[in-house]
Amino acid sequence: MTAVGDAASTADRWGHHTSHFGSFRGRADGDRLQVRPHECDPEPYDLIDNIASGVRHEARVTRPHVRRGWLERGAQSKDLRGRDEFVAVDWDVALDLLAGELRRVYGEFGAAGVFGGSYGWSSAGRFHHAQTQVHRFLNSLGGYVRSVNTYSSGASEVLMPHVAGSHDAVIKQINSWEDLAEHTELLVSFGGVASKNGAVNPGGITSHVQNGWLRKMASNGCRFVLVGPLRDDLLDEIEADWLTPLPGSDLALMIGLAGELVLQDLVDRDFVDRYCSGFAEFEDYLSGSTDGTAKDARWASKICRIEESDIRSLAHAMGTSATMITCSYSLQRIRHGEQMPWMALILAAMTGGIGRPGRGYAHGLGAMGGNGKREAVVPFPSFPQGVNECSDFIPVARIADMLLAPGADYEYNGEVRTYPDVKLVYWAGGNPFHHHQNLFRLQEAFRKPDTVVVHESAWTSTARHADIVLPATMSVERSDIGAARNDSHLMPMQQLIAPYGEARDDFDIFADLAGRLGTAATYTGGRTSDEWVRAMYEHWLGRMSDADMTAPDFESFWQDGPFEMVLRPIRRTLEEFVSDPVANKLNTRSGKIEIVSEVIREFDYDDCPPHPTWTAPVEWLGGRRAESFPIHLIANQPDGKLHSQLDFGSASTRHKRNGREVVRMHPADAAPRSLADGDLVRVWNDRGSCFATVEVTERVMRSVARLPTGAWFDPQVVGGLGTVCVHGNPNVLTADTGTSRLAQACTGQHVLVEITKWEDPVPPVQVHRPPTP
Ligand SMILES: Nc1nc2c(c(=O)[nH]1)N[C@H]1C(S)=C(S)[C@@H](COP(=O)(O)OP(=O)(O)OC[C@H]3O[C@@H](n4cnc5c(=O)[nH]c(N)nc54)[C@H](O)[C@@H]3O)O[C@H]1N2
Ligand SMILES: Nc1nc2c(c(=O)[nH]1)N[C@H]1C(S)=C(S)[C@@H](COP(=O)(O)OP(=O)(O)OC[C@H]3O[C@@H](n4cnc5c(=O)[nH]c(N)nc54)[C@H](O)[C@@H]3O)O[C@H]1N2
Ligand SMILES: [Mo]
Repeated sequence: MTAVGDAASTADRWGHHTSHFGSFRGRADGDRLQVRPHECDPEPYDLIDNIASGVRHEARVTRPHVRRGWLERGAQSKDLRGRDEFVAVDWDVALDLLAGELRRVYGEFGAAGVFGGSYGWSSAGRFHHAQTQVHRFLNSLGGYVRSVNTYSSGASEVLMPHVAGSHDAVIKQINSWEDLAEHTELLVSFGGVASKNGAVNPGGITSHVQNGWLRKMASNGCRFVLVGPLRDDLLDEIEADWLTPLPGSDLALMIGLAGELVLQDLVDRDFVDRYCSGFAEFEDYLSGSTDGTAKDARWASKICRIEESDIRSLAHAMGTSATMITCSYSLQRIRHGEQMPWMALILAAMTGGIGRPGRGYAHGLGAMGGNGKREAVVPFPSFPQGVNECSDFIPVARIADMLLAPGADYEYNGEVRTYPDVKLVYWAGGNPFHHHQNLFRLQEAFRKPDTVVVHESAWTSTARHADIVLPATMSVERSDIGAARNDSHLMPMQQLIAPYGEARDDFDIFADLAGRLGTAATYTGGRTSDEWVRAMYEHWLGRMSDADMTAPDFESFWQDGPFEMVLRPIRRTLEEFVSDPVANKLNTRSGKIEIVSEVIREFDYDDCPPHPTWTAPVEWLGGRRAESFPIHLIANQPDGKLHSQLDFGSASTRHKRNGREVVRMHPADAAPRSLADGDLVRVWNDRGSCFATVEVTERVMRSVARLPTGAWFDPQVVGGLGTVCVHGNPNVLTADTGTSRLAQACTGQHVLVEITKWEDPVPPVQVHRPPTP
């Protein structure tokens, strides 16, 4: 395959490429990469600028590195992990050392001694997907302890199969934008449909259409209700009623709305009888006949602090117009997070909208730019991972618990499980020191295993907590194919620039390791990476032809650029079930939507009752903890980047001020703290502190602050405080607690804090500079 950047003859050709945050064209001018939005994208985002400005940044990893203590004393030095220095070594030295350690660990402990969950977004590209590569490699050696579910919607992923038959049914197979634009009269959006989140889609997003569809809905007369703490969660130009319940109290608001639907006689009783199980019991909870408290607007108002009359009129509107209810993933990244998406589903069922034009339930509409888009009839294949011979797993967000307490029991989805005793942690394509909660606790956890291996393109905090760091290429430094199940195009990802320093593709690194360990044939399947990319395309061509569709041969595709996929017709959430609930019964115990789950009742969890039930979370303004920490911090997705990726890039740094992440708060909260826009502040609670620059704005509700995720964790000692993150990573503040014993999912979106002005000197952010000179 030609590398666009390589040949002089193609120097002024703009190659095609894509990323999780947009398609683009790029070309190299010497060692400089230029990118411009792809002509297929009607509304590109500036996140692609991070690639051009990041690809030659000093934060990149140039050479293989080994932590000095590990090199000299092996596992005995593990306490130094994260604070030791690194020694640059040759590839052969690094790979020999690593192959020896893998041989030792597999020999002594087997696959159960290796954690290869390697959660993370990696890069777009169906072949060079780091997580798939590491799984295939570890499978060639006998397998690994894996992780299940995601940080994104881990609570829903476990809950929804019990109550809606599958998770995909309410999160992937949701109403298409075309349907919403034509039929929806009222969009009630818990957590918003944020434009910033529509920037990204796993696997690639050729065209950004979310904002366009929202505008179309508005111009067709749809009314919008934004329920959430930040006005930015819905496009500014869309007029909306903005309701601001206390964060974490949406469940009470939803239950109050359900109570009002009953009181106002607006429940679609035919729908709940025919398609749902357990409504009678739930209605008793709403009326208060089970616990003596009626769940109506007045009750909800006291908890969530929304006017009673607003709750009543919203219930009325939901019961009398074509209403689509959305619930962002963020609502379930809190203690008892299973309850909100479940209750939103029940509300949609009570209005009788599910499966009907423009109505029903779309969990996470707007959370990713691909949600609501139609899917390809013939999706592009993934690179096969092989078979994992090890059956052990953890729910993904229990990583620190696992490392800190091997052998301990925990509960998960009806099972009592035991944490494995992991000796080696292997990460490629993820950044746990960005994504996990309570990072100081994670540091302790990362000092437990004998060895930590990380493949990274940049010196992330995770790389800094490893023993062996192997430099990986960025996607623009190799050739691949971009495809997502719901993307409009198949995109050639042409190599645009030579690899940085000694960086290598994950595939080539693993192929060399597999060679040393005797599994090269299994791992490579006898192909080079270019041969694999072509083979995957040709496999897809075969499937296309089976479906009587044509597509160009590989050469033409590579030459001509994006291929427009044939898409499925529009769909509606659970429409097959609604059209025939007997033939297409759901895969739940009752075969119906479960308002009450008997399976969950049998689990007998005090933190996950058999139907949505208001229980106050710990991290919220209505409880005791708020007396010490009176600000509710929303730690949501960042605007200028995808998670922590390319945090040093120009689009990301545009959103920082004075080099630190920005925490936004309301003037009424800033004034009593004597805080002015641009001040340096300490954001803190009993788990830790970080520094940030404050921005004062009325676009955040009172008593709430917003500090997005993604600033690389930069722990430094600051006089009087001990070790703090000087950069503004909110995960030094968040609790490392599961949602409940059901899903054990991430609760990182919500945390109570105090924010105070800081006038003493604070060290500058160091983490974007390499740890070794
Ligand atoms: N407090 C709080 N925490 C959260 C959340 C929250 O709402 N609040 N949200 C959570 C959510 S939803 C998610 S999905 C997670 C995301 O967490 P992650 O997915 O871990 O975040 P990324 O920054 O995307 O990490 C991907 C890493 O892969 C590296 N990488 C990219 N391409 C390649 C490659 O080709 N090879 C190799 N070897 N490496 C590569 C990048 O440099 C980057 O460091 O964060 C979670 N954390
Ligand atoms: N630009 C950009 N886009 C992204 C990502 C990124 O890193 N960058 N990450 C992607 C990923 S991996 C995922 S999983 C999705 C996540 O999708 P979401 O989870 O939906 O995204 P968030 O930005 O974390 O949260 C959305 C909004 O929910 C609101 N919210 C938080 N708590 C509450 C609450 O208790 N009640 C109400 N009513 N509202 C609340 C917040 O104001 C927040 O801005 O985003 C994706 N999109
Ligand atoms: Mo996510």
